Amino acid sequence: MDLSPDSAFTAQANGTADLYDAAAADHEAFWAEQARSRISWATDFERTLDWDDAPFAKWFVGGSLNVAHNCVDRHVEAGNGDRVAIHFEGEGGDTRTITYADLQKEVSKAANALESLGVETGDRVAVYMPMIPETVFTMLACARIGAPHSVIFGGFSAEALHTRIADAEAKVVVTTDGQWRRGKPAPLKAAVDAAIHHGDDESPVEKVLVVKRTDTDVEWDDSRDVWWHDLVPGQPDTHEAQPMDSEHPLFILYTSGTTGKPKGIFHTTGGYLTQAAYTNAVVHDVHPETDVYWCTADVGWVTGHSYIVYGPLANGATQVLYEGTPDTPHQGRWWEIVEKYKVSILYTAPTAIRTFMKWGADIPAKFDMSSIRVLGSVGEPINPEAWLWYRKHVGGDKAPIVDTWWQTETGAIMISPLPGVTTLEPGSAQKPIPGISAEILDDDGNPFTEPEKVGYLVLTKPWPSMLRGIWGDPERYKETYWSRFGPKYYFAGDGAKYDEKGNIWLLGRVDDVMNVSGHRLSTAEIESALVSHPSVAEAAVVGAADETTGQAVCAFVILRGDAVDNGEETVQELRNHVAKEIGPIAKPRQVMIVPELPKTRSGKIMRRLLKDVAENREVGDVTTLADSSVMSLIKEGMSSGS
Ligand code: 6R9
Repeated sequence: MDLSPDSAFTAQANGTADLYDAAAADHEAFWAEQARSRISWATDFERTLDWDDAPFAKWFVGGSLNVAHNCVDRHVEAGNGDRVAIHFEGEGGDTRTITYADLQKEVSKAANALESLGVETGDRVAVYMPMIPETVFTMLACARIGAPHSVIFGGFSAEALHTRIADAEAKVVVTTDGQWRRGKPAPLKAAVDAAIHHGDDESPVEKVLVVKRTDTDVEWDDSRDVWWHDLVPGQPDTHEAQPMDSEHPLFILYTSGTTGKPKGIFHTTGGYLTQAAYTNAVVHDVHPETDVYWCTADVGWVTGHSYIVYGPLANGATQVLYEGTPDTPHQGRWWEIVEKYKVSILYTAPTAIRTFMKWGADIPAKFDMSSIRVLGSVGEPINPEAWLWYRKHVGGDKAPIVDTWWQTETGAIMISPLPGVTTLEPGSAQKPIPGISAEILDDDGNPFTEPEKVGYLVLTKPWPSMLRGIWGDPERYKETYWSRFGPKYYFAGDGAKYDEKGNIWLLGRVDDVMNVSGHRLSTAEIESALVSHPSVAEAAVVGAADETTGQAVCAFVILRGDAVDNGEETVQELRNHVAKEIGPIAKPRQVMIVPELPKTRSGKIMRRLLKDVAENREVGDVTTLADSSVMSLIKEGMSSGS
């Protein structure tokens, strides 16, 4: 199979081979050029990078800009107001076409509305919403005011919402009455109410702005709650966008770390927008005049931030925004959308591709998908079988696939082929894009290049869209990312290796973070949710290989002495308890009730051994266990019924 780029594709591609040379010749000059050519600055910057106080970076120092102006107004000013920004497709089939001129009005009204609720520059706004246009309007309205948003995925529970609202001290929450899920309404605002009335803590939330989406009954507090339809439509549809400092915080996004407490990763203005726009242009190869782009992520994750909201809109692209699940009302829904809007660039996750593989190739075959010319993958390693299936059944055996490695922390794509330049290698993200530098280190922190040797991925130079820290916890930022191999290397937490051709293969997390359907979940967070149940004495969680979701949550639980083991009923109760504490995505696939957990002499749980059990393997080396009979106890206990 010839996977070198097609010459016609190369001829029109945004990403060219000379970008690698330019970036290698002068890292800072390269990024300064990207910033000036892709972004409109109200004040030009004086210094490209200030790394004097490493690892606290400042990019495009002295510059000022407004992100919403860049994503909306400037396209209207350039005469592209009639271009479609968003083709919205509701789960139930309702649609909305939003041009850039419409978007400018909607964002302005939303910004005026938020200001009328007391939101000022610097205040935090929590966004707990489904995939509807108002979510995009809200995020851009926040950017316009300079009020950092904290989007919380609609699948998270009231408990998770509470911790995130409290940590960011959000003044306003924007939500909906409910969200559509497989044809049924699921409540959302109820979780906001519960998050605000949490224990005795005084909530920082002053106002809750509620979009009506599902006509679900909601409790109402007149002093706090405001309907979107009562407040927003009547606002003036113009709003002056004030320039923000290049380093003004744009958003906070919580992600799982190795401890139970989620980390508020925060990103700032100029650097983030520059790299989001640059990567969407050179990696996805977006041509705003002709392409229809569709990123299937939820805006609650970083992929939705960078590749639904900020990157494509900064580039003036036309995109599809789809509210629902891929199998509503039938398993060909995505392909029907591709056919309907003539989607030319599709960006999705391996877990979705593996699900489609299971459903069968005859489903996409029923639709005309000849419009597709670029495919992207993100969220976890894509296995070569899924890559080949995606290429053949979605990409018509011709579309290049860009396997993009990056993280909430990196803000934008870091390692990926360029579709007009790179000869593709199924299953590998291949190499750092121009402007990014990575290496693989051994246990002692020495870089190596031998093929097939496994090490740790690190990034060796600061990049514009890098996280600026963990909200409220600068020490944890240094400790988590810049101490494992010393202050010179950003430690990504991923294992990696090179192949014979020098391609980088990402091998999954090396810390206690699982990747379930491309979502990061921490073992510690789920363990602490389990232990919060009155029947549980101790819990250990591992991510076990799963054909569809990549990894699946498997929990081993020791019950308290006074708790009754009701077999399947107890198991279900514990699974539901996790869903309630964190959210349905964290619900364990399996809960195994065991008499003991395998521990080292220093008391550390040996998850490696539990993983062997969860993956039905022969249990590995048990010599470092404090009590080497524990594993047979666990296996016996499991086979005797629980
Ligand atoms: C964008 C996003 C980050 C973690 C990351 C890694 C895994 C993401 C990947 C990939 C292999 C890819 N990951 N993309 N692994 N190949 N193309 O997913 O951000 O939710 O923060 O997750 O996801 O393990 O460290 P985030």
